[in-house]
Amino acid sequence: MTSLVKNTIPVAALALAALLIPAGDACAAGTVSGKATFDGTAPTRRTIKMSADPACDKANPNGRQGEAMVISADGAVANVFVYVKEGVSGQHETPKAPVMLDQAGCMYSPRVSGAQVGQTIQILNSDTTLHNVHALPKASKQFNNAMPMKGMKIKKRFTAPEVMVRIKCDVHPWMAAYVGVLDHPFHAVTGADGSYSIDGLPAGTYTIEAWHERLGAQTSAVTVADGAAASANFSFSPKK
Ligand SMILES: [Cu+2]
Repeated sequence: MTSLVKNTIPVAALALAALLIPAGDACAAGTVSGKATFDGTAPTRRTIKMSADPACDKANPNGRQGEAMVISADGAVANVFVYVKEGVSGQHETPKAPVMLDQAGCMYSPRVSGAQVGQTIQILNSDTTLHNVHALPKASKQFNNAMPMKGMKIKKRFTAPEVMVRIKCDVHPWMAAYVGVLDHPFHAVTGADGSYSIDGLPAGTYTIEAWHERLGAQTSAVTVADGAAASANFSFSPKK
């Protein structure tokens, strides 16, 4: 008896909601997802020796694997920036949450990220050594800040779209990060399994670009129906 009463209420609420929201009135958000793969033999990741800086060396006594080519044995490519290059219309509110960029173990984390124009980029130094964060955009103002203390934070913004903005450390030549700056929120970065998902897209036809720092960029045309899921996969070839 009790369970019957419990079950009745949500069903009634759903029925009421269905009456209040006529089907087809609202534009449901669509999704584009897929995978980035490599059609050659996965290269061995380079080991970065950090003995030039005792603090970095201590954090990575056996060196650290480089992140420029993170490709699994079965060909999944990580750190690919995937975004809508063409087809987005309208104004998109700048997210209030900052994009986080950490300097930890003398590496940037994450290596690849996306930000919206005007969105705060919060840069943190988690290391007990000096980092000098040097952003090299062409469309926005460059910045170049020494961050000598552990726990130090600075906030920056990019003022114009640009794929990609390179960030380097003037102290540690192996440190590199890339930020894709867009005037909309439709972007993602592939994970270790090569997959990505861009959510919240209105129905439409889009050009999706996948960018990798060594393997280049490629595009795919995708049509997303109202509230539907579409897919775009990208296959990268070894650079000749
Ligand atoms: Cu550094």
